[in-house]
Amino acid sequence: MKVSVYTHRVDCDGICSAAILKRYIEKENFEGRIDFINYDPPGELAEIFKEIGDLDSEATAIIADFGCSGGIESLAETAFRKLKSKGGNIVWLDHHKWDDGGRQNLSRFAKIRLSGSREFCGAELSYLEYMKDDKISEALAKLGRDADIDMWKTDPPSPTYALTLPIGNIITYYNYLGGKDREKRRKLLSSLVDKLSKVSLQQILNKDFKQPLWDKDLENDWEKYRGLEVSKLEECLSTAETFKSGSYSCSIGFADDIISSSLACGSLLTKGNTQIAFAFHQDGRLSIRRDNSRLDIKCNKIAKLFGGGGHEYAAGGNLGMEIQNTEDISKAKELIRSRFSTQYK
Ligand SMILES: [Mn+2]
Repeated sequence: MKVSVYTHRVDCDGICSAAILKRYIEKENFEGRIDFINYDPPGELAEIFKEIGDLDSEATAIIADFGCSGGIESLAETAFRKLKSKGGNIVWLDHHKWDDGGRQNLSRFAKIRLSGSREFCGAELSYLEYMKDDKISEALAKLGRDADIDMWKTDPPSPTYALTLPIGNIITYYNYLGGKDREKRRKLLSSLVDKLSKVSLQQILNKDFKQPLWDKDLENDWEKYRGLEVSKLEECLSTAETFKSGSYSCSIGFADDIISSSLACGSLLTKGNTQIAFAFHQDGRLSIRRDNSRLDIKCNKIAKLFGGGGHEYAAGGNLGMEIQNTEDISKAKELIRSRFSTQYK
């Protein structure tokens, strides 16, 4: 049997899912390939689903930790129908919110196992489906769960925190380095999956930063990531602007993709001593956060001005423009300022 794996490429849960599935392929002596999936860059999803449809008759495609929403269903349906008619198999394991009807429709061609978003994470579903007797996979599943679900709600942080943070950083860095080059991204992320799949149980349980997981290369890459994060955050803050409208004080900054929206907005609020932060990214994405002193501010309502939505405390929209140079940065700032000020005065 040939197994083609596609897991969510942006976080620790998706990468741990891949590591568990790699252990499965090796245990069964299958021919296998690990690849990754996400909603961007444009066109890549269509390419991936076309590949799945083109797999041969002995193939099993496994998708893990990735949701079916927003137009994916029709891409998947075409691909799955084609592969299934040749005799291939499809398995989809996920815990995101799916569009209504998607599961029922695609179940005609694929085995679909879904769970509530906090019931099981992608890595746990992969472990339960394929590697239930494997202690290392169990530990990898725990690592995925901690990063996706548990880390954020425990104080002190979850037991594997010491590993989830640097691994999460490395994943961000490799996606960033790969950029729009899918194969480059795949190779970088696969190297991390390889190391995770060879990890020892003790290493995960003891949060050990040592071989085969945490080698010199990872240590160097982590250092480079942190250096880049610091310098890009400085750049964001040094070119940020503040303005007032009515009873609102706001900060606006351009955030490089390497910095998370939360970090950018949090730093903008602190540095500007403001109540609302707008951080915009190269592709036009806009993130909006409020200061905790102003719980009356609804970020999701503000996000509607930019065709978006989200939570009251954190939301996002889109500026409808790409940021290529300093002129674009000024234009974007002006757009945010004027659209906000017209509505909130
Ligand atoms: Mn997940």
